Amino acid sequence: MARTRSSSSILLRYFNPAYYLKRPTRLALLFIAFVFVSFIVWDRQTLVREHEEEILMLKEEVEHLQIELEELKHEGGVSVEKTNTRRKRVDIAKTDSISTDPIEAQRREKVKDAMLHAWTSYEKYAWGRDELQPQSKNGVDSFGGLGATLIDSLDTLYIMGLDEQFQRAKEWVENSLDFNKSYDASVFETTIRVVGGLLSAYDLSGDNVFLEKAKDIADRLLPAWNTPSGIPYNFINLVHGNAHNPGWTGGDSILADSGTEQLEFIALTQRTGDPKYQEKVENVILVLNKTFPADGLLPIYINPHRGTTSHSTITFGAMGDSFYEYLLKVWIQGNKTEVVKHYREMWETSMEGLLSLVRKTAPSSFTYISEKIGNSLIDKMDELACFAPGMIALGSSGYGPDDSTKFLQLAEELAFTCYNFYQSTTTKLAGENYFFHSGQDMTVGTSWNILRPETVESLFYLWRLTGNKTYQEWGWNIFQAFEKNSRVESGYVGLKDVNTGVKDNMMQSFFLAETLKYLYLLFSPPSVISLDEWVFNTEAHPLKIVPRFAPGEERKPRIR
Ligand code: DMJ
Repeated sequence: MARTRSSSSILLRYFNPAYYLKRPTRLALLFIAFVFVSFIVWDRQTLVREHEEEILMLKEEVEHLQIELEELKHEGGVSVEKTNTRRKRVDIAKTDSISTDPIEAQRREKVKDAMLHAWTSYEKYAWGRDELQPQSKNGVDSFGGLGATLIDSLDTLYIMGLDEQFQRAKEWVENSLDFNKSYDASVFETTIRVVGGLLSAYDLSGDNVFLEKAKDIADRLLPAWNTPSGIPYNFINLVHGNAHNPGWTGGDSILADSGTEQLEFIALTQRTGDPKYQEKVENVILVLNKTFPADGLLPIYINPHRGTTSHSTITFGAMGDSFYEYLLKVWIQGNKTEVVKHYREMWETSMEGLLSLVRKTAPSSFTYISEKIGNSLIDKMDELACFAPGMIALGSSGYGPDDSTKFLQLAEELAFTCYNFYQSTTTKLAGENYFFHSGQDMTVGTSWNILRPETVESLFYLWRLTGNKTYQEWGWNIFQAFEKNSRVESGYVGLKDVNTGVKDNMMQSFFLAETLKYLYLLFSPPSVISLDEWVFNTEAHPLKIVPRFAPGEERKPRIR
């Protein structure tokens, strides 16, 4: 007992601080030992962490290679250069997991629910057809039977995480989509909806079937550019390749229809390595640039033989709109580099022209963009022109500080006017166009609403670029008005009159492609389809921005 007591008291004295105070050498040794042990533990933890990260990365790479291997096994003999074009799928769920405030999350879910309602109705009553007529519960082929709504919806489904629905749609594209139809298709509509929708689905999912189909339809459209000037005819037969312009234009091509294929066809060249798509569409801009007016405003009709414009309306609304949009967006798609500088220059010239069309209403001083015929300004603005605030905001950062502020302010003023197009009607949904009379501010002209996206598109850009939550509130109000007036048992319909609220019988494919997508993104974190990495085509299909090469430079696809 005595021995035990004495050995434990020996041990205990090492825990007594007084012991070390009397022995400084031992205290120093103890301190050194402590530092040494801490360093080893800390270093090992860092090593473990680093290895864990590395293992995760390797796992992802293995997964990716396995997918590639599976695809290679299943897809023998496709015409697209497979090894160079295969893409890694974009994991929206990962970016989306970044926490947002609960109201945003709740609103995002409501918009997703709206998409599900629209899509489920389409699946049930119009599967594979171009558009759903919700009241009569049937499908119609307004675009030649190319599955316009289905293709227009692919990326929206993907972004919203509606995976089963996306999968079913993909299977339809793979097994049932057939472009071999003797139909005179609109080059513009087919490009922005079908080529754009397929390319976007490809960029997001990495699935090669979408690229093959995009190539198939683009090849059928391509002869439309075989005109003496290179300005395309606006309609082409998908089987025979005969191209023409509609009689009501007097044989002319339409500005927006001829200058809104650049993003999609350049993207197709980048993804296939075949220069022919890019060459055709870029030539259009070179031709127009030869006679580009000092104010950058082009009339809506162009002669496809001479490549010159005729005396006709100048507008940022119907038939003019997306020509200006694509000047800016090709510059963004081209990484804002020297080879695409002329797009930005043309766009800036057009913005000077736009300033000359800007007027204010009386008495409330709403800012609007008028139209022009000859030297006369017409006090009218289409809802279609409400894409302009978003475009101007998007382009504003490319200016120096003063102009940047000036244009951003203009964008904000115009967005307020567009929001008022909605707020000023009984249903709180905008009419198709507005007229401005002194003393009366604005009155609705054509009073239908066909579920168009332009105003919410601009609200999306302005919210992303300014961070001002007011734009989310406005978007939410517009969404609620759609829910109240346009939601029916089997989908969503337009209104024949925004004041009486009488409904029509059509669910436009752009409601799923654009309106609901922009609303969803308005309530999602900015990292979901970041504007630094993606550029939206005019049908709201995001295309991935990839390195851009000068003509004659390396043209092999760079996407991996
Ligand atoms: C869409 O097809 C596109 O946004 C196009 O640029 C204009 N018209 C509709 C939507 O309103």
